[in-house]
Amino acid sequence: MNYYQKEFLPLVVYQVYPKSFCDGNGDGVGDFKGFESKLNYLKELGVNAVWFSPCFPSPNVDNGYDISDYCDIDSVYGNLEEFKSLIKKMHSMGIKVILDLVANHTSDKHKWFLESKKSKDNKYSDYYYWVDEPLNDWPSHNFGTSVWEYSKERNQYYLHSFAKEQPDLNWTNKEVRKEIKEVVKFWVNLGVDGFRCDVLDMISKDFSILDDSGNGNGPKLDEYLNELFGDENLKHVFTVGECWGVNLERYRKVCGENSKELKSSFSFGHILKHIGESRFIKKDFKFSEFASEMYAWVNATKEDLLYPLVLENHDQPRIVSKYGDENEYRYESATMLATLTYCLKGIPFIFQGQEIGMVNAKYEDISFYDDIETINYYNNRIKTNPETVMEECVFGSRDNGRRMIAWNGEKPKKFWLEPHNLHGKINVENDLNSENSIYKYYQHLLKIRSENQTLIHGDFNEIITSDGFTVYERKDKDKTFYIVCNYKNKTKIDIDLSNFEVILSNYGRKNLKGFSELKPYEAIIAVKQN
Ligand code: TEU
Repeated sequence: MNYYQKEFLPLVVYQVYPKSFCDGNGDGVGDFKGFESKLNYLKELGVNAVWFSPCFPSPNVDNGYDISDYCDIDSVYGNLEEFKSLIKKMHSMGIKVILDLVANHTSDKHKWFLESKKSKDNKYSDYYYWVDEPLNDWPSHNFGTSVWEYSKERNQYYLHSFAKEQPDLNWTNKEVRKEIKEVVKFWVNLGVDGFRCDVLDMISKDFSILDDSGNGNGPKLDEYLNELFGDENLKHVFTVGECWGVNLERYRKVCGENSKELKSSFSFGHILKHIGESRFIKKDFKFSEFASEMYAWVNATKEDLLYPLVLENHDQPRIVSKYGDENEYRYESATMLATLTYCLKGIPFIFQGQEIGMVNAKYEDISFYDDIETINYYNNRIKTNPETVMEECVFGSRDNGRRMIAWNGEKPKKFWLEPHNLHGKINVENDLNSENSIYKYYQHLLKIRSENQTLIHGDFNEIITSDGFTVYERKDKDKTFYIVCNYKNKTKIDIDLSNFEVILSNYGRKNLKGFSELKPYEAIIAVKQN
């Protein structure tokens, strides 16, 4: 087992979207006071690291992904002193702290940009990409329009890969690279254990490529990442890139043990199998394609790399709504998807609310949405497809992951985003009191994982995968685990598991005597000693 896998595979990361996790002071926005009150809830779930989506000062055009000060805490969440004590408290509970590093762009209200746009010859003039004429026709991600925005002050255009209020930093400028490195050092010195790195491969671009594939994974990416994270004293800092341009082929170079670039990077292919040309448009989904894509990544990374195991995040709709059953089999499908994913070899990432099986909210009016991407999509789409546009927003909106966590059935009087329409039904209190608690299943699953090295470090082998079900094993010299996961229909199964013991079942199965048929969304973890 190499250094990387030994050090980082035992992580179980929980993603907190600070605005929507827990409102401790009743102002209608989540905060660290609220978060702290839920630390035991997370500890008991089996989590040992928390990734906070951006919690820095921000005008919130893109909910914190437009940062106006990298080295402070937004006053809506608390302050820096409180955050320092929070880090201490989390460490005392054995929970690591991972921050979101948004290094590709800042807010247009960041001091650097405010100065930069003033003139062509001040200290910050070249902190951003300024050009006399647009260099290409790249469309901005998520927001539709051109990436080039005219600014009267400089009589020039600046680049924004996302909203126009999110200008891209010019990474070809050494001073910019130094600044971001200082940001990393600042947080590491405060005790932060890692970073989730927002669209990090976009820091190197190739403007000569006419389509926007040039906006990422550019020629200098390896150099910049080495410079940012390659120092020996950052060896223990965990990093996970959101690098859409880093495919399996590039993974070893960027995330290999000796690369000093990143420790790992998300791959999202398996959770996008249900969408067509955009996240708002549905496509037929095959269970086998979902499982097979994850298996391909596990196989390619199993020796010495780290594969983040992910089902949801703040940009994605809820997994039960995508691949499960929101109604009759919500418990079964939520737990089956978790079993399939989190028994694989890799690092589990759990997005807030996933552990109680939250589903997409159903609001038929755009006024119930806040996300800039959804609003832009709606405003464009309504012109051509007024009949389907709302259905598409319900299906694909990033707000599906951003509605507040319902800790109990009481709807708050005030919240920055309309709470979930099922707040009264799908909430933590109800889940914990239910005979079929999804939280308790997750807790059990993570406990089994943490107590069995085989499930963390053992080999992976796919046994069988079809459109109806899949079986794989995790194995080392001590134990063999079989993970059996069924999709939506009952399935006859012909696998001899008579000498295996059931250690987890989402149908309360105690043993495998006479086992020949799987129920809808059934999941079984079975084990034998070797
Ligand atoms: O997301 C990157 C991003 O643009 C994704 O939304 C991606 O393009 C899309 O999912 C492809 O289907 C990150 C953050 O996670 C997101 O919240 C921010 O809006 C964005 O960067 C800008 O910072």
